[in-house]
Amino acid sequence: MSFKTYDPQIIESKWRKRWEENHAHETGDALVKPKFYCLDMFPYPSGDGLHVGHWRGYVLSDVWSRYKKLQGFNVLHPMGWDAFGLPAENDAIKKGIHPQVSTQRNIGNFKRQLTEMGAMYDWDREVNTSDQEFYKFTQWIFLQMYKNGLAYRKEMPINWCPSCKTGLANEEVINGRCERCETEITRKPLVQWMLRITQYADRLLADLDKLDWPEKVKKMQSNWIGRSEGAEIIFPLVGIENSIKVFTTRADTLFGVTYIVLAPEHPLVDTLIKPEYKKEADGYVAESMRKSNIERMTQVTGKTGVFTGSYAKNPINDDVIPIWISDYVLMDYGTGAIMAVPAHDSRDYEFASVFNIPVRQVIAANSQDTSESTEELYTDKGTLINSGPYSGMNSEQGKEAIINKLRKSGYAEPKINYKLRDWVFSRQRYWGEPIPIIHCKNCGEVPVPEEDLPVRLPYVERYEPSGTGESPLALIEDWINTPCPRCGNPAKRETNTMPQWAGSSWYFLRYCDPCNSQEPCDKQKADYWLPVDFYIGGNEHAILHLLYARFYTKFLYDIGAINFDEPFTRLFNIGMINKDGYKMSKSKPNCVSSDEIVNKYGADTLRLYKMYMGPPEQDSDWNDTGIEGVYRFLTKVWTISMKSLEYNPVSRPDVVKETHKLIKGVVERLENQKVNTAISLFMSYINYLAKEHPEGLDKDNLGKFITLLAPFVPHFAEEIWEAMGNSQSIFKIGRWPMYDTNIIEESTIEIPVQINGKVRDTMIIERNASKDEAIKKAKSSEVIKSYIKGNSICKEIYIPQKVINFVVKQK
Ligand code: ANZ
Ligand code: ZN
Repeated sequence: MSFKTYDPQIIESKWRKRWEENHAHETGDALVKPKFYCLDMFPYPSGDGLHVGHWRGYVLSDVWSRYKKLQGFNVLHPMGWDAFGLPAENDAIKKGIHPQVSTQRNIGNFKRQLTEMGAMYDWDREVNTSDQEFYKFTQWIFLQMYKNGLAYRKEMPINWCPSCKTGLANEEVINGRCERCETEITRKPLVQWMLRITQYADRLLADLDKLDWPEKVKKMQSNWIGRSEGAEIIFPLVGIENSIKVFTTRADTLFGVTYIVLAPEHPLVDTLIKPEYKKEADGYVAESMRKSNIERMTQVTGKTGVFTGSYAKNPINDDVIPIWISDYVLMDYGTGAIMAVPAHDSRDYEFASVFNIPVRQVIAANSQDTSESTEELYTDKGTLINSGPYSGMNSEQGKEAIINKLRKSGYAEPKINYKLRDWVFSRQRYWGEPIPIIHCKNCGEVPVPEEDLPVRLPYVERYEPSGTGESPLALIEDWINTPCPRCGNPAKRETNTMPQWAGSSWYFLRYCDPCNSQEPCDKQKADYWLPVDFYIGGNEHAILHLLYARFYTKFLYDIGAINFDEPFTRLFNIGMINKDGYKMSKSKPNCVSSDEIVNKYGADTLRLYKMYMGPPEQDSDWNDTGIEGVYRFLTKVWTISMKSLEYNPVSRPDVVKETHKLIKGVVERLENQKVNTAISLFMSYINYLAKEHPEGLDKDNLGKFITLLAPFVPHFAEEIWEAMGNSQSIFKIGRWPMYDTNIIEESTIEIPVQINGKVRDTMIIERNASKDEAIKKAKSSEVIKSYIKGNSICKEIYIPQKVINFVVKQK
């Protein structure tokens, strides 16, 4: 047999070609075999291509897919492109290349890189959110939402850059300034499409319990949904026939209210501002409109506000209290108005200190301390004081009693609020799915008939933002003008497009049936494949994408399109790759190009190194000597394998045992997401062999070892598998080896020998020794003999693998 040297370049291109020729990665739709759906968060195909940081998640998902395939599962491991949206459009504008052209080009490059990785993606199932066969159903889902009252239009203030003359996404606003030109942004009211995700708030929260997801992600989602139990309380106005409704979680502090605050956008603001305060108040309101909610909530430099000149009455005791305006109260939470209790709320306390408003303590830390009110901030729950008949109750009792009292007279109502807001679903941008609605003078909003889908995105030369706050599509006369589907009169298309999250909210469904022209996915196929068993991606998606996908899934479940209501059973968040202390990124000098590494060491080495470099959920540092080490290891495995095939040694019991131990260890570590430590096991196994059996492995053990290694280094494994005389791919005919615990366990064990229940000696016996053998051996011990000497044994007890006990009687 010729003793080849390890040449990754030759091996890897050989096997990639072979896989392609044999359609090795095609997924069978044999809907009877047990399935495993292993999914990567699909990438946005940027112009920069992949660097070694991106490889981590893709390799992990490929290792899992191949592992499951070797275990006999029917594995779905697809890939596609999150191609619509702002990043692609901005990139195109920057480079002056049409997004359609640049997206296509970038996809080509990504696909080449992913293929070179040796990943088993089934490219027959590739999806692309900007492909009209795909977005036809993104639009179809929107229409279903519209028909079910979940999509609606509303005037909403959006972030507006007066210099770029365009709306900006929240992510594009940095400290209140435009990310691109640093001009201060303003808020501009625009009619927007909204999705009523708030209708699903309770289910999105409750069903988190069903998910095998990192606790951190679940916590972030639940905070984002932000369920808050409290009450709405009505404060009648003094001298005006009207009232202010507030939302509070602390009705127990009602006697401590010393003022009311309205958000600057509150509809009563104009009514309440008295003429002498008007100038100052108007200026303040205008000023606040420029700030984003985030700024308003996190503002550190003191509270600001203005007095309206008006008063309200506290419904519990008829106290007359002043009404202020301040931007620490947000219009889009609760009722946009609060009852301020400076003694027990830190924001109110700060505000009251600035404006010299009285602080009235009504909660004491403990029941003894019912003394004089001090001007100190106390935000915990406690015992009510200075609260009339409610004094002496604890906070919980006080809340209930006060709400009940006011409820009878119609001044309060228990209320649950959510932080979650309806989803602003329209973008004034070109590169997205057109919203399938037609506006008609006679009929109003008319949904595009389903048989007319897709509403195609027209190809245009100019796709920059229009400057008027309208989508660039508004400039394309022959596209927007269309007859009304209902009455036939001239009408106009909706020109806003969907946000980049639209396609990714349901793409996992499409992979199961990517060519279906009738529906998003055949129900039987969806039943078989979904939900996704294992979903792998970065933690930047902890909220938005994962929440939107859950929302879409629940909606599709509700309309009977699918039979499951959570898309991703198990989620794994992959850590980042740092180099020289910074996150690796294309724009920084610390970027290591994966092409470069693949050219130098081969894809298998990079794959193995990625899995070896640290716990996959944690950030890890790229290290050049680390990859060298992994390459040397593979070379060593290669050499031992070649030797094994040349000498073909017989099977040895110690090797068999080591192999079984390895199988057990690798399975445990893979299942527990400790891939990096699985690789250490491979390394010790090889070290053991090099030391004890330099002649190598017998065929059976070599086959098992190579199979275990195959998910990590598929080209490498195929080559050795073939050299072993197999004519078909290891992933086709190979089977994940089983281990036998009896073989793994040591064949001898050490057990204590007791006399009258006291340990007198220990000895090593065969694990499966019979009682006679064990007793005989124990009696031969000099120590035991000396204890028994002259006495008689009246009972011999042997508890297999545990203990021997002699019951001895003195003569
Ligand atoms: C009186 C009070 C007294 C409050 C006290 C708190 C402590 P969560 O838990 O986040 O729901 N609030 C209500 N609406 C608001 C708005 N639109 N903008 C800013 N703050 C608002 O918070 C509920 C509490 O946040 C409410 O309870 C209200 O202040 C404030 F010792 O009412 B509280
Ligand atoms: Zn019409």
